[in-house]
Amino acid sequence: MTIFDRIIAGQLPASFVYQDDICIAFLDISPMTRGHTLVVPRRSVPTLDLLDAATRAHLLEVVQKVGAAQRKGLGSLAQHLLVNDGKDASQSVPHVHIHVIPRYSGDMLHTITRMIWHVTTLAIPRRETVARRAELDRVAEKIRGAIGAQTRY
Ligand code: DGP
Repeated sequence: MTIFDRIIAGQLPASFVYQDDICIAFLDISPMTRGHTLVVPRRSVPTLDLLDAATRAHLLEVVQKVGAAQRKGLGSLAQHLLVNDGKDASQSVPHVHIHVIPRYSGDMLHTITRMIWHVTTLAIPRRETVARRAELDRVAEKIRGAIGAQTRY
């Protein structure tokens, strides 16, 4: 069972932004930028090639929904989409997930620093704190609120 299975099963907390019968989206516990979201299929397989084509296509639809909601709800300008598709591609959780990482005006230096920090500390478990969860929940609420009412792009 992966850590994402436990989140999907409700055994671990997460700050959710979207869910349907096929997938779920929640904030990364260690965000590279504000609103960094993971879109995760409920089907627990490590790599994209093990999903059926309809699920892969659906994930991309949800990814674009989340990106648009980040732009609308958080004021981001664009987003990185990242898939570490297998252990040898630096995947740390063996359950398919697409990172949707928002970018903001003037955030180049901050984002590069955060990306380096994120990658070099992936193996260190993030401590769940009340303050960290409260901040993630605040951000998730803004994205959730914007999903379904998208005007940009
Ligand atoms: P990757 O390297 O592509 O496998 O990224 C896995 C991401 O999952 C990484 O950015 C940190 C995040 N992550 C790991 N454990 C948890 C967790 O328990 N909760 C949440 N929300 N994210 C997690």
